[in-house]
Amino acid sequence: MTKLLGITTLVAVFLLAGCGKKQTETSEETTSTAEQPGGGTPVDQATVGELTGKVSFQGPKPKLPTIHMDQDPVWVQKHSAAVHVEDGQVNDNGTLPNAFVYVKDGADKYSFPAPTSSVSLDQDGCMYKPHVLGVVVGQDFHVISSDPTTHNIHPMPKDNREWNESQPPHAAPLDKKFTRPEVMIPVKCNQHPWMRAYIGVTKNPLFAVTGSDGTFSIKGLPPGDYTVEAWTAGFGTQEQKVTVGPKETKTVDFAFKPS
Ligand SMILES: [Cu+2]
Repeated sequence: MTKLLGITTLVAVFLLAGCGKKQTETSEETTSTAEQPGGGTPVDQATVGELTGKVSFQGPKPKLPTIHMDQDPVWVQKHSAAVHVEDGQVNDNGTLPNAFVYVKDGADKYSFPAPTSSVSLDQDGCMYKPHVLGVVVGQDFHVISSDPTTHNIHPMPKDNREWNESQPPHAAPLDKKFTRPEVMIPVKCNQHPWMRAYIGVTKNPLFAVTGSDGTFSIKGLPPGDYTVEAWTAGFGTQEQKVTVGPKETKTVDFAFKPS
């Protein structure tokens, strides 16, 4: 006699026995060798233009698996409704959230000042927030936690240095930098296997991430010919060429299809 298991919605059932176990493997800082962006012509702010657009999806809205983590007390405490996998999400208006749109080529002859602001990745309800973010080479990057549980942050780069560090509740932020451009670096948590984020490390601040309306705006483009790429976790990437004149606002729309 076999008994059918009533598993209706799940990515997988992960046992949480290891939650709280420290898995620090490396803690090498990558600050000293950071390449600063730039090295070219300073941007004349009087001539910069803007790139705007929308990332749409042509197809039925995919039914995404539910992340089902009732065994985790932090999860139960912070989520009263079902939470779906974020990769492959489509907004109600037929656009894509979490598309990383960036100037892939054409801006290298300009130098951009290193951003003085920092970028943070939070862990909240055993989810990474935001799911997709951008940071410039050499810019300060902080990992913080809003959860009363231990997380393990593990970026998996190809071109940057890999690290893998635990962060117990109330621990200080992990302060990091990335030394090389890389789109995208997936991030996982070794404690909570469903947690996933993506970091786009760029040479310049010419990037944006789409939100719940699927639009983006990239300001501060010097006049020039550019290749713009839209990256998505669920539907691949697309490129377009665009020429931006002095003080011009150009629209570049992307349309993705079911993969
Ligand atoms: Cu975690």
